[in-house]
Amino acid sequence: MKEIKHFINGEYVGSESGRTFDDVNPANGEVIAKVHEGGQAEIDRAVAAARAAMNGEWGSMPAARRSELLHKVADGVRERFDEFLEAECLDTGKPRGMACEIDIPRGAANFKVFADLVKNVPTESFHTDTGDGRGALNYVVRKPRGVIGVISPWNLPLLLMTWKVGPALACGNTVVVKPSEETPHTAALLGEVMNAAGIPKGVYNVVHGFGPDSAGEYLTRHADVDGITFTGETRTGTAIMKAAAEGIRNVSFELGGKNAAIVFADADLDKAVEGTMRSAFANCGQVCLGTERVYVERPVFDDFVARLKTGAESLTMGWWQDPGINFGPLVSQEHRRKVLSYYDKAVADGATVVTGGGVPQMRDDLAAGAWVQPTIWTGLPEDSAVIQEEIFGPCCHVAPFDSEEEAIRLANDTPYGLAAALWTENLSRAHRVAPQLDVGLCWVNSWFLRDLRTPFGGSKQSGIGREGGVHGLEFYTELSNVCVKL
Ligand code: NAD
Ligand code: 6OD
Repeated sequence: MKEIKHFINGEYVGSESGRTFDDVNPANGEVIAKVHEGGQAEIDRAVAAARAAMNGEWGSMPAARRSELLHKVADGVRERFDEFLEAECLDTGKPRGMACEIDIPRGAANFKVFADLVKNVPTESFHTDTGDGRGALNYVVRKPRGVIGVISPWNLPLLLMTWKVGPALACGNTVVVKPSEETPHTAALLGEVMNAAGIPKGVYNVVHGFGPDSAGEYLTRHADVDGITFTGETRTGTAIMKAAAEGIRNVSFELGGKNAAIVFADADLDKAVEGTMRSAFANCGQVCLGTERVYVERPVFDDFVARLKTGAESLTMGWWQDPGINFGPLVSQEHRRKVLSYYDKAVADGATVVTGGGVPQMRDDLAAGAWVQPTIWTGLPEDSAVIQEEIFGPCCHVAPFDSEEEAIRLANDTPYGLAAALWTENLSRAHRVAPQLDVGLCWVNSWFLRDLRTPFGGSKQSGIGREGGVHGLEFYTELSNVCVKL
């Protein structure tokens, strides 16, 4: 049986307690590894290693040299592409096509983009009139924030973890990562890549474990952690924010969503259906940016629903390496119970089940997996839990609307504010509607497309702060003003 250990100060180490937990492949329920469960002792060691690295070679390394090393990390991920691919697919069950196109390339790109970016950050300066004819020069020094706690989720494990580790290290910080207990593999493998790239010991540390009363909570409570960046559920964000309040530590949060798509009657319906298919069902619906509410202008409502149904029914489920599959399982049986409880609630609230709504019949070797059917509903009242709460499964509700104002009101009627997608061929309408949606990211005639130099994050209960491009500098660095009397 494979064993996954913590990565602390450049070495793989087991837990002092000797405790382990199972890493399960959700496609067939098999235990694929024993994972060491970190406690206070491992968090203390990892934070101490990160602090020592911060005070040592890494803390004083010029940005250009850091950038060179991070390029080597990106190269290392690419060179070991197949190992990362297998690790990610076994942990999550996701189809290899998706991991090949998105997860692993972005795992590498997240280092490259920020390595390039930090070499070109300008310094702000002002000349101040001092009234005596001599003046003063003010200039701003950007410093790393320090030791960063990174807490990441299971849906896009390598992508979302490196999305934080890349900029953190590029800005000169050191990190302690607590990956999701469901998906420990790729964070562990990245330790080997860090060593091979020559990243100094203690810069990148990983402690495995759970959230409350475990490694996650101990990391967020640790007094020597200077900032916490977290991606996950809004409820968890609340708990982490309380922990971070002790010691007044900064947080950066990417949280849940209940994203809407708006399909106007003037949309290219083929594109709108294809895009909505991806946004509702990609990664088995486990994408924070995914669409769970679709509002369609009444004249094209029936046609849209019929075409979306055909699309959902054409998805092919199977083992990650099977040719032609594009739909995997949910991440765990626990998550399946949650998703199926919403499938039941939808029916109880009077939904019409257009397709799906249950558990598919899988072949024998996959029968113990966390499979659910892609599901489409219509006919629910807007106050149904299925429309108000994030499900994080392969499902969406489709409702008709009669005016632009109504569509905007419906899309904004949620405590979340992460993303939205507009489908229209009317450019003026697109520019008019997009800024009226209370979201951090609004697509027009696309979904998931993104330039990594742009700000990423959510409004309302979908997050705090923006990461991406220079916007991440706000969290990953501290500014000091130097004022020199001339
Ligand atoms: P989660 O909040 O359950 O767990 C995320 C991480 O937090 C895990 O590593 C977990 O162990 C840890 N954790 C849990 N409780 C903790 C605590 N009290 N203290 C410290 N750490 C704790 O989320 P998940 O189920 O892994 O991921 C799915 C959720 O993540 C969905 O809500 C989804 O919308 C959200 N998400 C958001 C984004 C975004 O960019 N906005 C991206 C991906 C996922
Ligand atoms: O593309 C990204 O950088 C990003 N953070 C995507 C988030 C997807 C959520 O599941």
